[in-house]
Amino acid sequence: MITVLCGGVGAARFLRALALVEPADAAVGVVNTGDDTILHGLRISPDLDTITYTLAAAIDPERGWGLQDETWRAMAALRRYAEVRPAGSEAAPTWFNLGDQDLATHFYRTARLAEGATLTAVTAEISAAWSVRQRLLPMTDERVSTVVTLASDGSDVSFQEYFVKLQHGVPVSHVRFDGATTAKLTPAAAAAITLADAVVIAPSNPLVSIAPIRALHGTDELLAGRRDSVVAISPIVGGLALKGPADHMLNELGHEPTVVGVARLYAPIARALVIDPLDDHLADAVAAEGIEPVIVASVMSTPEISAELVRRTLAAARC
Ligand code: FO1
Repeated sequence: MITVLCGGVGAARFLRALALVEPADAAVGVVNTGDDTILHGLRISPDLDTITYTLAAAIDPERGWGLQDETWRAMAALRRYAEVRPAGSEAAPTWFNLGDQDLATHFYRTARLAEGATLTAVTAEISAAWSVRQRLLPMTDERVSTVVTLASDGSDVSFQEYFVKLQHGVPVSHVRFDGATTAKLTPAAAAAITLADAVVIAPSNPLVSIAPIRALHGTDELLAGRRDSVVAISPIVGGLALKGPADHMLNELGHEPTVVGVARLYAPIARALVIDPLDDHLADAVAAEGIEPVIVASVMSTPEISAELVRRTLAAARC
C-alpha cells in the first residue's frame, strides 16, 4: 500500500502517475478538506473532487478542476437572482463556478451528509460512482476550515474566497485551520499512514494543502515515527509553484520560497525531498536541512516523465 498526502491538482496528477507504475488499488490518498466550503447550502470538497475527477479521466484539463464538457446554465440562471439579492445576503453567489454536472456531486454529498453519513463513507460512494479504484480518504470527518488573514487589512477570508474570489493575488499574513485542534485524523487515514509500505507527500501547497493534514492531532507523530519511508515532492520548481500560490505564500508567511524552504518544513517528517534538476544547485542547502535531496524531473508533462518521477520517489521511500 502506498499512501499519498494530497491537496488538489498536483496530488491528483501524482496519483494518476502512480497508477502507471503500481496497481491503482494499492494507492490510498489522504486528502485535505480545509478547502471545503458551503455555498448554496451545498457541501463542496474541491480537493476530493479534483482528485476523483482526475482519476476518473473526467477532469477538465485546462482548468484542472471541475468536469470536462461542462455547461454552466445553473450558474447563468443564478445571475438573475444575484441582481435582486438584498445587501448582506449570501444567496446566489456567482464568484465560485459550479458546473451543471458538478452540481450533481454536491447534491449527492450534501444529501448523504444530512442523512448522517460520514464524509469518508460518502467519498467512497462517489469514488465507486466514478469507478475510481484508488482509495480516497478525507483527512477527517469533522469540519476543518482554512482561514486566510489578508496582509492589507488583517481581515479573514475563507480559503475559497482567497483562492477564487481574490484570485490568490493579495498578500497574506497568516493562515489558520479552524477546527483542527479538536478534529481527528480518521482511523482509516491514520491506518493508511501507519500501515503503508511508503508514504509520499504529494507536490501540493505545503502551507494550505499539506499543513491542514499535519495540523490534526497525531499526524506529524505518525509520520515522524516512520520518517525513513516518507518522501516529499517539492511543489516549487525553479523558485515557482507549478500551479497556485505556494511560492508567494511561502514568502509572505516568512519561509524561503525555494526548495530549501520546503525542505525546512518537511525535514521533521520526511527522509527525502524530490527536487527538479532546475533546483540542483540548491541540493546541498536542502541536505543541510537534514532531508536528503533526490533530483528527478518533477514537471509531470509526459507519462514517461511522470512514471520516472513515481519510480524514483518510491525507490527513495523504500531504501
Ligand atoms: N477554482 C477557480 O479558480 N475558480 C472557480 O470558479 C473554481 C470553482 C470550483 C468548483 C468546484 C471545485 O471542486 C473546485 C473549484 N475551483 C475553482 C478550484 C478550487 O478553488 C480548489 O480549491 C483549488 O483548486 C485549490 O485546491
